Amino acid sequence: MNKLFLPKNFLWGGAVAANQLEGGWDQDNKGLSVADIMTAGANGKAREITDGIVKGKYYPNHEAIDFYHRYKEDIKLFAEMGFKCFRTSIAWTRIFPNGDEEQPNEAGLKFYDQLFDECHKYGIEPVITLSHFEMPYHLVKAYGGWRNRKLIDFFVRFAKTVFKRYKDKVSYWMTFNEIDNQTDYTNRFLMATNSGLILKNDQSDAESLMYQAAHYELVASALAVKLGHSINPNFQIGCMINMTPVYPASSKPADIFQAEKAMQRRYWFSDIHALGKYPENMEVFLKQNNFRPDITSEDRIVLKEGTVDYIGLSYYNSMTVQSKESNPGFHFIGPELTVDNPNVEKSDWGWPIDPLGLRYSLNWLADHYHKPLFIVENGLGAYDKVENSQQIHDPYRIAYLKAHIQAMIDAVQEDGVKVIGYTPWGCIDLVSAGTGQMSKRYGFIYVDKDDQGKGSLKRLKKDSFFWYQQVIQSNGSQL
Ligand code: P53
Repeated sequence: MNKLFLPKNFLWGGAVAANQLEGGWDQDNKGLSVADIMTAGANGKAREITDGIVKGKYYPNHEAIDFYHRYKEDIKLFAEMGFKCFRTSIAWTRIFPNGDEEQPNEAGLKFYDQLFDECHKYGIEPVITLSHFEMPYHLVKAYGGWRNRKLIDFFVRFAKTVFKRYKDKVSYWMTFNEIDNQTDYTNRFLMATNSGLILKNDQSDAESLMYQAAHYELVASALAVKLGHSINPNFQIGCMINMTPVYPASSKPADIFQAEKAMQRRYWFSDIHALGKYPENMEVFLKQNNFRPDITSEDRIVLKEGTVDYIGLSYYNSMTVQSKESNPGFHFIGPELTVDNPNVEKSDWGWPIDPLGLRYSLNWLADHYHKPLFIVENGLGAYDKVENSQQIHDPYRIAYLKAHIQAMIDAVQEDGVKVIGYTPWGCIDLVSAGTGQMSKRYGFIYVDKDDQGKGSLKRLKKDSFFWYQQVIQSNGSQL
């Protein structure tokens, strides 16, 4: 059999998000973002979302790993690993500190100029997310977050500003990070980070709020795609979904159908991004449940005209659901239907480890959307130990990444899926989004800092650093 290989220009790299590594939360006129009002949780303990900054509480994103002042040193290390690209986000609050200003903050724009120049110095292509869990907190307080249609204009102004400013420095863009996380509308963290919706304890309309907010985000995304292409026709603008394929717990027809309904409930976001319209199942669902988001006929035209160039996805794990007699309508009531999958191992944080699920996901996305795919997050959060003061042996991380890269290569070689790049998450240790911990580490580069915020911030190369260097150098043929 003829072996196909990954294309020569395959985008190997790593991924991060501004709020999780930059720090400098109040530097150079930066405004407060939703990430700045989240305390540190713990393994199994959610982060607290406070009403502004509360004195005496610890907010791990405020300093994070101080990339804001150390980016030169860090990019040099990425270059040493051979990165072809580097995915990060632009903190909206550096550009528009409150989100509703007319004029951008020049100091913030300058920072990203310098950052992108530093990448290009080493031939590293920036891959930029516009909104990665860090919207201006002022938009939450004064407008109620994305429940408000006005947010579309604010986001589009932000997108236009950075598209114009960086049109010759950035070609790869994504609009909203993991827009589908909010499918779990009972989760306070996911609703706040996706949409700036701060749920009350008895928020009975959370589900309809989510459908409204998500609709405005999808319209804003489509407008940004259109605008971006008019500013630079060579821009590649993608969506970004958290791809968590849903498996049935058994071969019982009801379980299989329940899994299918769960997939519909999670992936209508990417249907709209990629195909430009609401899928029929969703139109009926919204109508029958009286969710009635405000969808205008202009919106529908915009959605059609602003479809994405590629599908960006994160892949960490699969999930498994079981049907319930008490749920004859097969509604996807999120965590209530999720069951343990005894066929897969789990990480220390209880996340299933399922490399074949990545190949399955890539096939599913290729079959549905027929667009190039870009794996912009994948990885294992794990505890690391520094030995002999300098060494970090992380065979568990290498094993996880190796199996997932192999699954990706199988999808390309055996299934004909088009994948344009692979950027594992947290290529340098950073603040965990879900828990606010530092000890949940994903990096090839260790950062000396603990969950209380103590440490020298010194960078150390883990064993996986040298392993990934060889993966890139061999274009994936030496895993
Ligand atoms: P952490 C939930 C489920 C899957 C991915 O997550 C998620 C989340 C939110 O926690 O987030 C993505 O840090 C996200 C990154 C995040 C990464 O996965 O909780 O895009 O910002 O850090 C890993 O272990």
